[in-house]
Amino acid sequence: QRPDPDAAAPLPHDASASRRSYDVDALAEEIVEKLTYSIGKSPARARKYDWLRAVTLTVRDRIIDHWLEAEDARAASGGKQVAYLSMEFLIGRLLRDAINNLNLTTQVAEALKRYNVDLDMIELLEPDAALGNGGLGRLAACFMESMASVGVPGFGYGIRYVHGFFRQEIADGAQVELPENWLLHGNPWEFERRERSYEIGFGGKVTSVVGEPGKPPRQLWRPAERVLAVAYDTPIVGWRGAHVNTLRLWSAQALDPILLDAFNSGDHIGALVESNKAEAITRVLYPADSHQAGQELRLRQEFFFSSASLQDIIRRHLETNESLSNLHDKVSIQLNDTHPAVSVAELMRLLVDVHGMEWDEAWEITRQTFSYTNHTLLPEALEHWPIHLFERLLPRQMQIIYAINAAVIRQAMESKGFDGGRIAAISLIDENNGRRVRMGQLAFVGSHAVNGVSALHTDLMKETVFHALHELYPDRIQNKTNGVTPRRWLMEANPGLTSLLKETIGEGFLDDISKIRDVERFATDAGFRDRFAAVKRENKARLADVISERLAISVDPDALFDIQVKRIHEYKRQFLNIIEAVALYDQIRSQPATNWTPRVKVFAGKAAPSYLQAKEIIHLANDVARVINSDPAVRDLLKVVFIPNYNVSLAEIIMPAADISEQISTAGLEASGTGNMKFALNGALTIGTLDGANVEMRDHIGEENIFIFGLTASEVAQRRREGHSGRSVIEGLPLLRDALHAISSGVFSPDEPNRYNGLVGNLYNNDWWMIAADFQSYWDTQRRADALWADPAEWNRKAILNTARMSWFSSDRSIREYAADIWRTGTDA
Ligand code: AZC
Repeated sequence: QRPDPDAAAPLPHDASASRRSYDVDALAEEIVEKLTYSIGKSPARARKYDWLRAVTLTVRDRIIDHWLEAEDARAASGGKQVAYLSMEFLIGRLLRDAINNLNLTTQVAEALKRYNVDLDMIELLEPDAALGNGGLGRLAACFMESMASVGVPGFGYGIRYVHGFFRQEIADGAQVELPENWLLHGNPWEFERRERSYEIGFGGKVTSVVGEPGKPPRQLWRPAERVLAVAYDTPIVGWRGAHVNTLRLWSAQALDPILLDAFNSGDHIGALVESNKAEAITRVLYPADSHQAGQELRLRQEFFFSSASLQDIIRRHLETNESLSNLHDKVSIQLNDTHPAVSVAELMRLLVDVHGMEWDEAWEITRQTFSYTNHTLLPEALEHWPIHLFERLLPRQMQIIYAINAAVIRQAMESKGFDGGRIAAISLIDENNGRRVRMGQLAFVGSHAVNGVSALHTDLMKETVFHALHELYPDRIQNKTNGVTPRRWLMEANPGLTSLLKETIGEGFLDDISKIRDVERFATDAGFRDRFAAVKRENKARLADVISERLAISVDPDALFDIQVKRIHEYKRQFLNIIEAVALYDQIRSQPATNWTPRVKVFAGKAAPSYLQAKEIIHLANDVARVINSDPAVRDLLKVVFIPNYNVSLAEIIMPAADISEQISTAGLEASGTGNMKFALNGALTIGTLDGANVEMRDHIGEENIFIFGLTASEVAQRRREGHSGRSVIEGLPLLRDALHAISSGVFSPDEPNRYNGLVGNLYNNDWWMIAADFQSYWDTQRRADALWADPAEWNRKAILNTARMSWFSSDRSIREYAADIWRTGTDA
């Protein structure tokens, strides 16, 4: 560890002395002061981005006041803290969130108006911080906000990617990936902390050093390569500014920025090789969601941010504690999926090799400190690393994993009589596929608590991937159903509904979302229903504007908006939704006299660049959209749109504008879902399978207020065991058969009639995702939705009940459960 020459004796911080004012005059004055003295522009010459920066800096000062106070309070209390280790934080824009949480919205807007600057316009200039792929990364962002709101002192630890999740364009119907550049205009939210930097090693050798008599030899790792991890801190402010936590992201730098010898001898490129190699570690986010990337750089990223975070946690601990023997009383480290699972081995190395702790004590502390959240059961997403790669990159951690494995296996044999298959199932080493380290097993045995993210998912974890480990440690697995933050996903995304709720039930729900239930009694009030519907209509008009601006397609806000937005994946079954659109298109043309419900089907989402089937689905959605939207025979009864480049900011526009939320994954495959919660909170009716958190949503909302269809998880498993294939189903359903025939014969791809042969062929031959199996049930349920749409009063009554009954799915509730059951930290709200 590097000594900190600048460390000064801490002086008490008197926050009240420096607190910045919240009144409009002060804000207006300060914005211009920032413009002048921090940015160097006069108001007359300032451009839009200068105003954004000036406002951000002004708001940021107010957060800093709270931040410093929180730091002092934390240091003084010596209480337990949480470190949330996550490879991804899908944050989105921060300005509106910060202004809202500080209750500054009217004042800042007012202050800017004095200079003829519009706050809404300025907010839209902020780039999305897209340091994540999808659900897992967005959950981490909601959790950070909720920890700050309910008062769990904590740090988020992750990676400061220079390029976040790629920008998606659609060219001739197909996805094109372009680099994302969120740091282009600088990042006023972050503080570089050069004094918080750590060396991270890779490769090299391990040597045994003879220790004191009677003690085992110590192992010394001499890495061949070392890079520096430098901290960048972003304050995360909670509701009403009550708490501010820190998101600490690591950036990789070379120890020697340039090799001067090489440079001076004329090798100008070679002089920079090391620095390029180091910086490559944090250059770009892997765009793989739900399947393992598998490359060496990915393992480097994982170890890099794990080791930096652990070194930082240890250093902070030793600032106020004499030894590491009480580490688990002072910090709880949550592993967000297996991406940081190598931390288990690295903490053991730091405790034993670097800090001289006995193995058994170190193991006990390690297990008490860590807990692990699993986010998927998909076999292709479970991380495992070839032994030879692991050993070459992390030789000492490999030894430690072998030692842990030996101990676990010994315990399993002695205490539970495990043998053969069950030993193979719990082993940290997979002996079958060319010997690999299994990160799920490592995370599991290294943690005192392991959780799934919905009740169903947790049950399935016990029955499937972790079956044998669950037998060995029956108390370890628990459930923590996901949640979403109501500040971003209701108050900020849906100001219209928020004002209506405030007027109707008062402001209590802002502080305690469970009070939103008070609106339930207005579900039968015709006046309220109309106002609720009017808010929805406005939100739909706003989305219609976005669609018209970006795609030049006009959609009618009075049509039923049927929306599926999320990562594109076979198990999420966007294909099922597209087939239904095609079947509906057929029906509308062949029965023009029927009273069809006008529908707009909206899709958005990105496919992993190497996931060919997912890219074909995007292509198909766009092909189908082009043909249907330009066919006068459908007379605006059906429109299909694929909005490119789905991200957090677009989601904030989409979620409040949906009538129907599509949550139609093959049952047993979606661990939880969180988009499902955002939609329902904003008054959309869900059409969904009994998968992930949909099951619990049904229980809360009432089964008469949600459209459930399709096979259950156990029925899916059963069909698969029986060797289900789609052919006989398809042949018995003319509607489905004709739709598939249209797709595979080139009706939507006349330039390449065979384009979708493979996709359709899979349904006939295999139907692994049960698309054919669930089609009829899905179709019938959509028609039930049509029928309900014809009765607006009844539709709106159910929509209101959705909003009223979704409060349990707040991430505040999730965080309180983690704090009580896993972290054992307090909350103050
Ligand atoms: C997602 C799950 O697919 C989703 O169901 C869940 O809601 C979300 O995590 C948050 O728990 N998983 C991922 O995004 N990624 C991986 C690797 O699982």
